[in-house]
Amino acid sequence: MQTNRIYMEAIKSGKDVRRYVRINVIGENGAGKSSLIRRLLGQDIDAVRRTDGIDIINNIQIRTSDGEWIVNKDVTEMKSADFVECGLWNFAGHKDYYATHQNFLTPHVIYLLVSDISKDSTFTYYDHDDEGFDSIGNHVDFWFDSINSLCRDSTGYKLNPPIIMVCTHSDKYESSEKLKARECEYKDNFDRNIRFHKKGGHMRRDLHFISNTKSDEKDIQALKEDISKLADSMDYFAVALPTKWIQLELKLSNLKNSNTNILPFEEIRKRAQEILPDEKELLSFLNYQHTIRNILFFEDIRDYIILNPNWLVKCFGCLVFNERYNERSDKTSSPTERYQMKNTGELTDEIIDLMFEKDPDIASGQYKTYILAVMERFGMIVKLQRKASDNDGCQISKSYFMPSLIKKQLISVKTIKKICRTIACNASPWLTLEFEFLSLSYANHILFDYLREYTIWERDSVDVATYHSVLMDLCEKIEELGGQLKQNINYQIKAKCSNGDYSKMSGRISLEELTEACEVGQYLCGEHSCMHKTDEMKKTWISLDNTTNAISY
Ligand SMILES: Nc1nc2c(ncn2[C@@H]2O[C@H](COP(=O)(O)OP(=O)(O)OP(=O)(O)O)[C@@H](O)[C@H]2O)c(=O)[nH]1
Ligand SMILES: [Mg+2]
Ligand SMILES: [Zn+2]
Repeated sequence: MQTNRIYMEAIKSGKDVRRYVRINVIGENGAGKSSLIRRLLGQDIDAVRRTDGIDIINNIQIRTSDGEWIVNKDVTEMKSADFVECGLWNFAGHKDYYATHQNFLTPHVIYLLVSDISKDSTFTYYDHDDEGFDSIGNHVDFWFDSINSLCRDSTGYKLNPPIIMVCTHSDKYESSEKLKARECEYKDNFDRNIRFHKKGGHMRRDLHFISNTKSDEKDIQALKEDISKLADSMDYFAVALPTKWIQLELKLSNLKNSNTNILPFEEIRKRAQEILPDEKELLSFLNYQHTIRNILFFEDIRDYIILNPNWLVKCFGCLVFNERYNERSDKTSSPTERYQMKNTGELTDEIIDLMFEKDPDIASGQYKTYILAVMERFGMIVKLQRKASDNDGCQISKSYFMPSLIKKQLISVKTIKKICRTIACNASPWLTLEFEFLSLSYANHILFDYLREYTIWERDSVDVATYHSVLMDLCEKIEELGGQLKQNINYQIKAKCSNGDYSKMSGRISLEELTEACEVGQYLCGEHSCMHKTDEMKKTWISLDNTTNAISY
């Protein structure tokens, strides 16, 4: 815990153990996450609708004596050591939310990864963009990578956070033989591509194969038992906290239950007066609550406190271009603005107002500036300071951009060369960073930081020091982001000859590989299958010996 000193002081005046099990349900859209949750809670699945954002369901308890799930009982009645509170976070599977979800994936959680067994499950190389997400195998792989980036200790073969895999839609197979055959094929695929790899260490228990529409209660019960056993083996995520903090957390959760989504900081301070009168301690408490995403609170933009994280995701949902909001914005905005938003992810101030206005739950007028500041902090939207037109030097655009809406555009090497020829410049070798796994939110942050900070430079020549400083800036940025997002990152710095195609893997080379491959001042280029001068490569990006970078949190 970062607030160590204050926490240690606070704990002296009394501590308690808080046990709480959070289950994050993740997976592709339409996989059956919401249906599965309803089955787990004993509800029918007729009324299931596509999830927007994150649905948070509390009011579930696990009885420690036998692992039984108790749903919808009066919480106050059952406050005893025999029951552990449990929260189910249902993450929308729609791709537009992926970069946002990353902000809400925390390490002390059980992950329930749901996939539709009837869909293609081949695992192929993917690069986390649209084209790569065709098969369910890639989705599963993506989620394993995302969760693996939260892993705090990767020694040993059992890794945390734990994942339970649930395959739905087993009713799609006409006979039990066909289903068995499919289950074997799926398992085999899964074992080869995930389970027997390092990230497979997150997987617990066996794969569950169920049908949300046809399975009997036995299958659902078996899944509940598995979750309870896993929670028990994790000691129900017990954590020792100052008693006062637990009391205040309860007070906040009562407020949440009465549908209070956001409150001014001053209001919280007043309400906390009796329990935590010291402001520093209150801030430590709020920061801790933010770390576990019980609430959202930024000390430097502390006008408000968001008690229900889903409320922010809902605000974000208003801006996401999905069918519901598409229809809404079509009615309310001008064709130019719509075109701009659809094609560039640009959100003008007017569009933001119009979209927020339409959702009565948000009452955005009052909170608009704050909501935008928080969204910016989470990388959901970004502000690009840029000139409105070439002739108007001082006017800065007020627009925001939504990284999740920006269409990926691979500029071909041919186009770049054409531009280079027009302005008659020399091209350096390409710099490439190869990430073991690069989450979307990360990529967006890096991209926008670059767009914000760099303009096109004109230089007669570029010295090694300049290459270093650009590269070091980038590495520092990555490190800073890792700290903010609490994700582990592994990447390799490589370069590629200036005539190569940066998007192709072949021909990318690290300093170590270059040194090994060098023969009388030349090396064999993997893309062009011919020799290039080693120095041309060495005197640029990869002259520093810092090829492999691993940052762990
Ligand atoms: N046949 C069959 N249909 C299912 C099963 N599970 C879910 N469905 C149907 O699939 C559709 C999508 O189910 P949801 O539970 O909403 O899926 P989801 O994963 O929550 O989807 P998002 O909220 O968009 O991420 C619904 O029409 C369900 O009735 C299943 O096991 N078998
Ligand atoms: Mg859903
Ligand atoms: Zn080459």
